[in-house]
Amino acid sequence: MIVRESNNQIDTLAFQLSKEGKLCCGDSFYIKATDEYYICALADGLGSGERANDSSSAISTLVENNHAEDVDVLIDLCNKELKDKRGATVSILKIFFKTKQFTYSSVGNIRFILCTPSGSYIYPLPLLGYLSGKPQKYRTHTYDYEEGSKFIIHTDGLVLPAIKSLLKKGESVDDLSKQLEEYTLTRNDDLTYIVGQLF
Ligand SMILES: [Mn+2]
Repeated sequence: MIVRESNNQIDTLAFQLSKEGKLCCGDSFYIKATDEYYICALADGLGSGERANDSSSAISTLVENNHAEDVDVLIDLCNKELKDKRGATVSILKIFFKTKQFTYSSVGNIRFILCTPSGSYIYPLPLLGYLSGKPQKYRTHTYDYEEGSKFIIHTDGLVLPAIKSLLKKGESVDDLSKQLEEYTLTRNDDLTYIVGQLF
C-alpha cells in the first residue's frame, strides 16, 4: 500500500507491506498535510496478525480523529487508547510549516531520522518499551528544521544498513522510495516506512 500527501510545504509518502504470507498487517499509520502542519503517526502492534492490528489501528484512528491536538496530548491519548489492548510501539511527528519546527515523541523501536541540507542529522532517541495504557513517561521534543530537509520514519520490519547516507543521497521522495525498494523485498515482519521532503 502506498499513500501520498503533498502540498507546497511538504511531499510525503507512506509505504506498507505485511509480513510475507500474511494478509493482516500489524503496523498502522496515518499521514495528513494541512496548510499549517503535517502530522504523521506510526504504530507497530505487539505480536502479529489481527491482535497486533487491533492495537496499531486504534492509534492511527485516534490520531486521525484528533490531528489538531499537540503531540504531547496525542501520545498520552494513544497510551490510554491501548488500555485493555495488547499494546504498540508508537511514534508521532508534527511539523509546523510557519515556524519551521517539528515536535516528535516516540515510545519503542520505531526509528526516525531527519537530514538537513547543510548535512546535519536529527535523530531523537526513543524511549524503550511500548504503550499499553499503563502510566508512562514520555519524551517529547521540538526541533528546528531547514527548508529542504528530508526524513524517514520506519518500523523494525525495515532493516537499513546505511540510513544516513541513503537519506542524504535521496533527491526526492520518489528517489528515496526507489532506493528503499531493495530493502523491502525480503522481510520477516510487517514493514512500514514514511519518507518526506520539506520545501
Ligand atoms: Mn515490527
